[in-house]
Amino acid sequence: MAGKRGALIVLEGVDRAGKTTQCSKLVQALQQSGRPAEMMRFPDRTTTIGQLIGAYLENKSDLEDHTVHLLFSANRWEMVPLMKKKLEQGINLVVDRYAFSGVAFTSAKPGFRLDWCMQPDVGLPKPDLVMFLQLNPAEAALRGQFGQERYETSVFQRTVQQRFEQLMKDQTVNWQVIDAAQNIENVHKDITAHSLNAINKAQNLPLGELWS
Ligand code: NYM
Ligand code: MG
Repeated sequence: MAGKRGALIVLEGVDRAGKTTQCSKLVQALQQSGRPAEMMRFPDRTTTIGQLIGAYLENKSDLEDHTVHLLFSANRWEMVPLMKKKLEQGINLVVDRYAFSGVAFTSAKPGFRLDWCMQPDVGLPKPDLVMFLQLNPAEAALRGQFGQERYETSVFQRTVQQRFEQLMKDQTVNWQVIDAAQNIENVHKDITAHSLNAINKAQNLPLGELWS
């Protein structure tokens, strides 16, 4: 056991795809099978930078679009030392959103190119697995209304979905598409199977750098 690193596992998808629910279930299942696991989420609204982001998302403040993009990225970079430490200790990290949300959401705004949006996150710890919870807008609508936060409109989310599809063409990232329209337990089974596979493989590989 000693010396084996943990895997960095990311869940992505549009709002209401079930990411948070599935992250919790995965952490619980891994822990119950004797594998150390912890959940993280981005944005992490608890830090000083995260509080700026939180106020922006709740429409309590306005920030210039490039500026808030860089804050989202900085909010990931500030957690990197802790993430690396935990992975080195053999803890598997299950992360609710990462740089892919960062790029998909900002590049859904007019005037933002994908490559500009990716640049600040180049070199972040590279996930061993990124699962995209795929849910079409009609299915998502059945799950109820959007909340009151910024970006939570169906028009914007459709553009976000298209940006995710562009990002998923990148073969340097281990993307797995999960059918999030299934019931919670079946989605969980798919996610667990992919995660166990990634955890086994990661043990023998160094942690990579994203998009570099
Ligand atoms: N979001 C999330 C971004 O715009 N950029 C990012 O880098 C990240 C990580 O924040 N609508 C957006 C996506 C969501 C919102 O996320 C808050 P959550 O998971 O609802 O707390
Ligand atoms: Mg949300």
